Amino acid sequence: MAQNYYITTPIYYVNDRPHIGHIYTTILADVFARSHRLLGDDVFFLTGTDEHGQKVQDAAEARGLEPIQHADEMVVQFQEIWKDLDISNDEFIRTTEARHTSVVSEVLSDLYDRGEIYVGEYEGWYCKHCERFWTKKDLVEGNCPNPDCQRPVSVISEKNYFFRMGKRRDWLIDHIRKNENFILPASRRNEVLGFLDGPLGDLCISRSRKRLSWGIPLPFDEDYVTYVWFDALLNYVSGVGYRRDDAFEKWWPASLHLIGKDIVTTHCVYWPTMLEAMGLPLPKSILAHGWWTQGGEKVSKSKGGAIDPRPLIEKIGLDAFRTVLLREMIIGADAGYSEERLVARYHSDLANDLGNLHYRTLSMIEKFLGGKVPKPGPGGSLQEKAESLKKDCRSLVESYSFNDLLDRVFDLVREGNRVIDREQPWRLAREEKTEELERVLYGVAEAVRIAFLYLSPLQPTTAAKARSTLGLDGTWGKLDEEGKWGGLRAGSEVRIGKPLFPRLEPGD
Ligand code: ME8
Repeated sequence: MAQNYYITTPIYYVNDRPHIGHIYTTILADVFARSHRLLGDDVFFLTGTDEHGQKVQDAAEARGLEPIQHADEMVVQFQEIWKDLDISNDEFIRTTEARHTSVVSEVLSDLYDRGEIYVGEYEGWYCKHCERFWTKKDLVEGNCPNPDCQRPVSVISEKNYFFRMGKRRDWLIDHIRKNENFILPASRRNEVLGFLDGPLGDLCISRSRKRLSWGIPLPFDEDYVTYVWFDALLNYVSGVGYRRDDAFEKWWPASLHLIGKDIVTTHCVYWPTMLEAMGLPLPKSILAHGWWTQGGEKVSKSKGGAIDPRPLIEKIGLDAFRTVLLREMIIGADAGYSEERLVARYHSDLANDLGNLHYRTLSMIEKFLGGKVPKPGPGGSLQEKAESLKKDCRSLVESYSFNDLLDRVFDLVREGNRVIDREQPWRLAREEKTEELERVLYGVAEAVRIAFLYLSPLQPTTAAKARSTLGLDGTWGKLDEEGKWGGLRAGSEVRIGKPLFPRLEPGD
């Protein structure tokens, strides 16, 4: 049954350009959004940028710009790359926009008025040189952890504002235990439960303006700005019209917050307790994927500069890039980023298996059947695989078993190639066994159509093109109809065109 599906990505810091980690998360979210649209769901897909806080203030200062000038410049890089990567987000939220800052102020005032935020003493380790607080576990041998500083720090105690997070610990544990899909995968759920085994303190949500001015002012104390995470997490509600628009009732609670495993605590502990205090239901699922690594280390902003996927996209095409990137990371696990591996995957899955099946099938229809789709017949093993994919698609998508879904699609593709090798349509043509020839070629052509149907969320442009080569128009309908065996129309003309996934030659 069709449902509302609201999906978010993390909002990315504008202290630097987008890198392969941000690109992966956003493409994955896009593929989920497009898959739900294919299933017939009503989808809202939100992404955006996190523009306040120390990191952004520091990055702006380093460039001699005001933070907002810096953010205005950097945000364009995110907006442009999402366009270039064919990301189908419905909204883009910046945390410096009034529609967000006003919601943050209202939430703060409300929580303060209800005693959920209170004033207290904060004790932290302060580095005078870097002008910032560290926690005890940040320190390196008791000194400032900034590798360029490493100076001694001093314990400072000052007035700050706190959100009553700690008293919600038992309630949160209970919620996580009762809702198996709240934190995914299970390894992250266990990690959060382990974290909650210890005591849970209240959350310091203020930063003194003496040290950090780039933030949303606290509505009840002008000497402070809001802690960047308290501000940023609220994008998930401000971005769908919380306190402003009836649409909020339609979309909240979110179906999925997709995040990387680096930001599990903020999403699985801070955010649920904030929502509970605000009287809002919790998101249905928070799914944390693993890290792209290089040399065993997480690819990060400083190292990310080394990975620019654009040359690879030029070589193999955007849709192929989206596909191999998702094929090479099992959701939840880490994966080493290697262009060689992505290219090898391109050759095996796309050039050899799918591209080859598409090209040889259409060539044979041209050569042996005058370029016309034959009449439908029983599809044997191909039909069986296609029908079981249709039956399982929603549950695979909903359980985020996307890698399994793709395995099964490529299994269908390989089966198509096996059927051709086994049945040898060129022999059937020679022996004038027309009925059998038509049955075989209809079956493999239909398998091509169905493979591209399931790949259309990953390959929006190529799958549309593939559909039109099969004598249909270039627009996919919903899975319910399109997933049925027998969608190709007898008599329609195929248009073979160039191979969809040409092999790369040395030097390409
Ligand atoms: O944390 N591998 O923003 P951010 C995979 N503004 N994914 C990676 C990655 C890697 N090596 N590196 C980064 C923030 N990511 C906050 C979020 S949300 C209310 C605020 C991806 O710019 C991954 O999705 O540091 C990770 O969670 C996100 O980028 C962090 O982006």
